[in-house]
Formats: sequence, C-alpha cells, structure tokens
Amino acid sequence: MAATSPSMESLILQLHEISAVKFGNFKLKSGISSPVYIDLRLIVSYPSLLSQISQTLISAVASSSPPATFDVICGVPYTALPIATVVSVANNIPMLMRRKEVKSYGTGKAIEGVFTPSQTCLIIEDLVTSGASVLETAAPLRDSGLKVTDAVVLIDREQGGRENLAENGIRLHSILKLSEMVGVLRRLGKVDDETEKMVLKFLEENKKVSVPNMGKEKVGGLRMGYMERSKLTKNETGRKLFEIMVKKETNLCLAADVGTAAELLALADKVGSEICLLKTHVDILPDFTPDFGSKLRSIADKHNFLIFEDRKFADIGNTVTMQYEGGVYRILDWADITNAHIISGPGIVDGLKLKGLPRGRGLLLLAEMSSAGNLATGDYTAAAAKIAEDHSDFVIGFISVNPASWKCGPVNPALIHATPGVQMVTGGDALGQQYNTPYSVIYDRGSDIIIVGRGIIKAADPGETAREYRLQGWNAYLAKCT
Ligand code: 5BU
Repeated sequence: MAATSPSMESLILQLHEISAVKFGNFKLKSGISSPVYIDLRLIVSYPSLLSQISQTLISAVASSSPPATFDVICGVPYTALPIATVVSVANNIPMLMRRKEVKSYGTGKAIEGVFTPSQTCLIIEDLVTSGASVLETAAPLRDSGLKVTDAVVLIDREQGGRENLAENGIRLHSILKLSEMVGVLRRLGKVDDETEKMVLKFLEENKKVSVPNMGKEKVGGLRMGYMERSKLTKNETGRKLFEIMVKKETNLCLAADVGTAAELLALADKVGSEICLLKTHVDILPDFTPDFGSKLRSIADKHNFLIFEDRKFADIGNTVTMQYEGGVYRILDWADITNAHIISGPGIVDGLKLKGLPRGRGLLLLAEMSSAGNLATGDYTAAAAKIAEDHSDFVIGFISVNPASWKCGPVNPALIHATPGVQMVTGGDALGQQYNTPYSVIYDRGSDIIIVGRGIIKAADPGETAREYRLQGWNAYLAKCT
C-alpha cells in the first residue's frame, strides 16, 4: 500500500477524534454486521474539517488521470449536501440538488437548480459501500438529460462500490480506503492490533456487497426483482423475458414503427443489443413478405431479444383464434408475445390461449393505454388484472401506464408491466399520445418495461439513443431496488 501523506494522516486522526470512525459491532444499511462504522453526518459541526474535506475531494478529482470534466456538482442527500455546498461556494462551481421525495405539487422536479441537458454532473458522496446511493442520485440526474461519468467520495469501504459504479458507467474517485484508515489509526496507537485484524478480516470477507435490497421494489408494495420474479412465472415466454432483462441489463422495448420491413430489420440489428423486446405493427409494412418472421427471428436470436406484435386483438374468442394463426401475417408463427383488449370479455384470452399456449407464446392484456381520454381506467383496469390472474399460464402481464395507482392494488409479481408513451421529456404528440420519462415510468409508476418508439427511431443516432434509454430505464430499476 502507498504511504499515507501527512495531510491524509491528519484527516484520519481528526475523523477519529470527533468519533466519525467508530469500532464495535454495527449493523449496516445492507444488513451485514460490521466491526467499524463511519458517521460523517457529524462533520457539519466542525467547519474547518468540513472545508478541508471538501477541498481534498475536489483536488482529487482535478488531479485524476484522465482528469474528470464536469459542469455542475450534486451531493448525494443528505450527508454529502453540506460537502457539495462548500465545494460549490469555495470553487465557484454551480450545484444541483436532488430531491429524495418528488413532490406531486409545485414544479414536481426531482432535480433542483439550473442546468442544460447536455452538461456533465459530478456526484459527491461521503462514503461508498455498494454504490447504491450514488446510483440512486445518478438515475434522476441522467433522467433529466445530464451526463454522469464520475463520482467522488471521501471514504471507500472497499466492498464492491467501485465495481458496481463502473458497471453503470461511473468512475469512482476516493480519498481514503477503509483498510488504509485502520492501518494509520493502528500505527498511531488509536486502535489495537486485534481491532485492525478484525476490520481487515471483515473487509476480506465482504469484498462484494451487492446493491442493497436488490429486487425489492418500492412501488406497488413489496415486489421482488426481475430474476426472482422470473421463477414465479408459469409461462415460458414470461420467464424468458425476465431472464433476458437481467442478463442484458435492459428493460427497454423498441416500438419499431418504421416505414418498411427492410428498415425494421436493419433497425432491429442496430439496436438489438440494447433491448429485451422489439415491438412490431406488422400491418404497417408495405413490403411484408412471408419470410419476414423468420428474418426477424434470426436477428432476435442473434441479439437475444423477444418479439412482440402489438396486434391489440379485440374480437370474440373464436375470431381471434383465426386472426392469430392465419391471414397474411401468421402472427402466431413468429411473435413470442402479442396483446389483446379485454373489451370482449375473458373469452378472447381463451381463444388466443388455445393457439398460443401449445407454442409457448405469451399474452399481454391492455389494462391501460397511454393516449389522452382513453377509457381503460378504474374498474376496466381492475377487470384486466383479474382476467390475467385467472389465466396466468398464458397471460404474462399488461400494457400499463401507472400500475402503482391501480385501485386493485399490486398484482401478482409474476406478471410484467410494459408501458408505452415514453420519451426523455414529458409531453405528447398532436394526436393524443402522452409521454412520461423512463425514470417516472419505472420508479414512480411501478412499471417494468419502457416501450419507446419515436424517441429512438427519430433520433439522429438510434443505436446511441437506445443505449441512453436502456441506461435510464435500468438505472431507474436499480434506484427503485435500493
Ligand atoms: P411512440 O413513438 O413512442 O409514441 O410509440 C408508442 C408505441 O406504442 C406505438 O407503437 C403505439 O402503437 C404503441 N402504444 C401506445 O403508444 N399506447 C398504448 O396505449 C398502446 C400502444 Br397499448
């Protein structure tokens, strides 16, 4: 280990003197017991120490290689808020604040302060264990269009935070490592040999703390993570979809509403690595040929995503069996998933199931719609939830808009929610479409999959834009799990 500089030694000593570093037996947020506990909330009572810490943090970022570049800073609430404030004032760097609870009144903003969406924001944090708190702040910043590439912390507990953040595109800069702090305190006679050994053993045995409560979803009651939910599904396609989401770390479905089948296949190949699902409206393709399905299937296999034909069946059971299997499009042959309105009653599910279940297909029910003034609300939505529950061998979930608000309460966690009407900014189109952001759809509204069409296909670089939607959707999922 590199020798600790006198200024770092002095910092460690001061932290010890004010009891910001304690030794004993402590239960951490992640649930594990630790022989050491760090409480940096106290530093607000020691202004010169606060100022020293803030200056050390910003100097470390400035001297990193390659140097971190950023336009604004944001402290992780609450402990790092005063640190970020001091950094901001002392160095004349504009600051943003993340709200822990987004208010439903007033501006309803998750991020307070002035910024432009292409700016880069440096996250400031006091201590990192798994990296979950940093990710929780990164998600709404990214959701607002800011780039987050670096985070700086005073203390790294060396328990996987660096790796978890790197996996989410964030480079961690840390001033002190926990093992180093204990080493210095031991050398200066502040802790005994046994305590040092106990802490080092603990760190060795807990090198990787996963993001806490991974899989516990806050919205819609206590629901499990995608992987655990995959084990509850009775339907093979539902299980596969959850598994793909976890494996590829994506909850993005592309609505591939392009002008021709040729364009659709090219787009599928381009964004395939970013998505778990590709949604088609096959009846808009003028150059559809019977081999369309097999061509799309081979791209889906290459990139490991599923195919969802957004057919919105609505007729009686007997008619939909024929519409599903026959005609020009032969949807049953190539679409893993299709969807249906419940306007005609549960017989529509029986009809589609008759054909789909033997082929291992899955069905989404339209419980809600994204368009203004639609009638799929209240009791209608609750009826969809009931039909899904009764047919959970074939129904894999719903087209939903705000499942956290359903009056029937949270549904069976085996069922998945997919939400259309998603763009980076809220708003709508001229024909009634209404948009919410990826963060709000996954985090606030309790959905699982974001369905994005024009937000990606009309972008200058659909591949890169799909990546951004994937990261925002996935980060919102991670944030919700913490
Ligand atoms: P957009 O370009 O992101 O607005 O496309 C949304 C897609 O989702 C489009 O294919 C619609 O047909 C589809 N959609 C929807 O927007 N709203 C709904 O309630 C349902 C489907 Br169901």
